[in-house]
Amino acid sequence: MKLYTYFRSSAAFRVRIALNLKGLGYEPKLIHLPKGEHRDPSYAQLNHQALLPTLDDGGALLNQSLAIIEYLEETRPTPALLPKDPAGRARVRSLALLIACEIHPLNNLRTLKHLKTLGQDEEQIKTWYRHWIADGLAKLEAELAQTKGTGRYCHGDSPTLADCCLVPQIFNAKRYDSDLKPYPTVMRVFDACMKLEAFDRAQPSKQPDAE
Ligand SMILES: N[C@@H](CCC(=O)N[C@@H](CS)C(=O)NCC(=O)O)C(=O)O
Repeated sequence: MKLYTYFRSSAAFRVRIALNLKGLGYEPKLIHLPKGEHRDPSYAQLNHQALLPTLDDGGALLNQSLAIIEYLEETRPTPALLPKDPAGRARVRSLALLIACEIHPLNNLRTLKHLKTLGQDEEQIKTWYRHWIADGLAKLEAELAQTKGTGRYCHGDSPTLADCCLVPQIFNAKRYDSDLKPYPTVMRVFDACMKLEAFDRAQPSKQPDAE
């Protein structure tokens, strides 16, 4: 398998974690986002959405991190990243979507660049970024606090799709100096995840293109 990735891409980070958790090796294909390599026609042929990540599984080209992780779950079911019961699966997907749909799109590269073209300065852009982190993490904290003490991770005692999304989002929040004290349950789960080799090895500073 080949994974088109950039060390700071949180969507690629989610897939790196899932691949590591499932014990799947892959060849990293490095795409430099700030240089705009994802908009190069050669990459656009692989991914018409011009976004990272893309997974090439023996010629099958897959994009959108959650769709990729669900594909991995269907093709390599063990260890499972979704619980067995339908209600549990729905909860894990809901937590993952809270991060991937309600926080991440408001803070990704093209959104921040557009704010700049609309005349916002660095400080205003950082304020925007932290606002959406705080809004989303407060909701995540409320969700996770419901099950406080009943599981080490987002849902139970083994990592799931939700944890694959939570950890990269916290790396982003730290990068923008967000205040994380109001989210003790989220941070407890983050700390538990980072003790696992699969999460640790996927982090930005451990990637071959880390700057
Ligand atoms: N929903 C997509 C998000 C993909 C995405 O926004 N990727 C970012 C990197 S984390 C990207 O390629 N950004 C390029 C840009 O914003 O121009 C997924 O989960 O894969």
